Amino acid sequence: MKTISFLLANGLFMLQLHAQEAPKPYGVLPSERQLKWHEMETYCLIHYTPTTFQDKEWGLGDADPKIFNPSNFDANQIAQAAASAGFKGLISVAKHHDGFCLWPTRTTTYSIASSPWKNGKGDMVKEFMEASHKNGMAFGTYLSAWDRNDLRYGTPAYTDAYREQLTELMTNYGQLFTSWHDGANGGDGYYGGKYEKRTINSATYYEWEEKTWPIIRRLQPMASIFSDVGPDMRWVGNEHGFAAETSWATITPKGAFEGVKPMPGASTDASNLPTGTRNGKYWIPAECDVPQRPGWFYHKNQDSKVKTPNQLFEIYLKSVGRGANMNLGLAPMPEGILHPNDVKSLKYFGKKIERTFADNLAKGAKATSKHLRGKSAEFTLKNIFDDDRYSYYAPKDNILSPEIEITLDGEKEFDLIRIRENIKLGQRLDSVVVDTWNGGKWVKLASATSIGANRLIKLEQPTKATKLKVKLYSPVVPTLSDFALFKEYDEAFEFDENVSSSKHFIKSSYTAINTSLSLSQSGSVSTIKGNGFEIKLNEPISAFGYLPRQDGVKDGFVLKYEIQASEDQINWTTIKEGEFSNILSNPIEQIVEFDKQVSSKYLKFVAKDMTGFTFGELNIYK
Ligand code: FUL
Repeated sequence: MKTISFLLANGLFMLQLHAQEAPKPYGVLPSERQLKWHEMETYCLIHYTPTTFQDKEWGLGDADPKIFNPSNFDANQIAQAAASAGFKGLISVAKHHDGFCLWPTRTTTYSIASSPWKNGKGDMVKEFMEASHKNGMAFGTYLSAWDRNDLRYGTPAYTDAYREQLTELMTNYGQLFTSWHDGANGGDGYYGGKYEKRTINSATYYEWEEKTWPIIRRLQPMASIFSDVGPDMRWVGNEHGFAAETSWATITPKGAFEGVKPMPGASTDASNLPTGTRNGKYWIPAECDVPQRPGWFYHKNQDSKVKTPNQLFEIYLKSVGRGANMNLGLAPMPEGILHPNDVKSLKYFGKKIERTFADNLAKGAKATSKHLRGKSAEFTLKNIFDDDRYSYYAPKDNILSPEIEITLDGEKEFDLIRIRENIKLGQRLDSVVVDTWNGGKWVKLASATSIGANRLIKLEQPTKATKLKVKLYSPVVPTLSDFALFKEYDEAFEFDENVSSSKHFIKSSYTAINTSLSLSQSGSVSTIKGNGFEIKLNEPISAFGYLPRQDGVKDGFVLKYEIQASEDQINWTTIKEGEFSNILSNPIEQIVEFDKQVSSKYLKFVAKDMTGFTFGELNIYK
């Protein structure tokens, strides 16, 4: 008898033990470093180099270091503004494509040491680091692989110098949360006075995997590496700041390479960067980089185009709310601080986030389900209401589509639903459906795919409910860590600065006179046969605007241009020429401002360095 009851008790105990085992991980998993990165959610990227003083988006590398002389540089003003928006980190563009190093590097004289700022004794990377820490934020660096200044660019001597620069940054600036590597690389440059076009093979030239990434791993093991495709996070494929509605943290990169070769500019086919791949080979979540203004660098004529708190909130919902992180570009003015419009928008965005998420309307709710995993607290439904991203509810292993009924603590009005799964066990859920009880039956309220680290569902309008049903769909037992409800906080917002005091362009009308223009239109995209067009001006003008096609197709972009003026359509004088920097990644309207008003009769636009000539709009401005 004794033996039997012992066996029975032991058997039950074994059963119970068995029932309470944690679900097995599913697919590829995030690293410790990536988990920390997911938890950050938002941070900023600061572009401030001689390019700021040149009013350009990409410096050619030939700016005299003497122009880099801010009258009022204040890293703390910038960091404070970022912190007021709730950002958790700040990345300094330590070197952009112009090659100018913001710290006193040993590798080149083209640096802050050759500038008049602090008599060449300053170190802006250090000031940004200190300001970040002072304001409670983590710090990271961006080091452009493309260097349009360096004579050595294209030879092994340059990549040695690049790795030394990286070593300096990884060594002297405290603990870094990221090392950021953009993909733009190769083309025209100053290159030590050669003024030529140089191209490199970005897959092999830098020996990313063999020599370059190991520097970061050795010196900053917790710094997540960003490039087009990993190794830690991927580019989202656009600079609007939006991940795809369905965006998996996992991806099997497409492109010229078998599997993944994490490196900047590596993915020759960027088509799956916004979505990732369901059950992809690697855990490489998306990062949404987007400037606070149309461009990454400061331009006075964009003072009226600073994104408003509501625009930033939309970006937040479509980045952080889709399991990605939000990386907002800040652009200090030449004097060295952020414009009041930028500061105000950041502050109100921070307030909006804070107020929206302060009150979780699912707090105090009771959840029940037929589908439980034993009685252990480890898998209980209570876990979905706490603030721990990793405590979770799970049913038994064979239950792949459990249902949870949630009774709220009274009737609640909300328009945001937050759902998370415990990503330490992988991205498991295929989708989630939320129903609401209308008094008589369950009605579908919302649904979402690709849950992962964080999923925010924005309802079209606020809804009142007392009872909800959450239905999970997963190929393996799901591990739901969070179910929360919020109501978007909104208040009227206006910029203080009278924006009309900044340069504001007014459209002028024109007559196209070149009959060989042969313009064809399809939807919002127009195509010109040939490489340019002529127009007759009706009044003096001060700027020209080329809005590239906005349909997302990267074809027919004009990369360089020349603008000519004439009185008789026979003799033409060039009045402006240049490049449309970064137009492929960030296809905003390219405004070419003339040095003085143009009052000639005719104007000719010549498109150069192009793969055809498409456009969304061509404008001239008074
Ligand atoms: C891109 C660069 O070409 C832009 O100038 C900017 O720095 C952006 C963040 O990354 O690749």
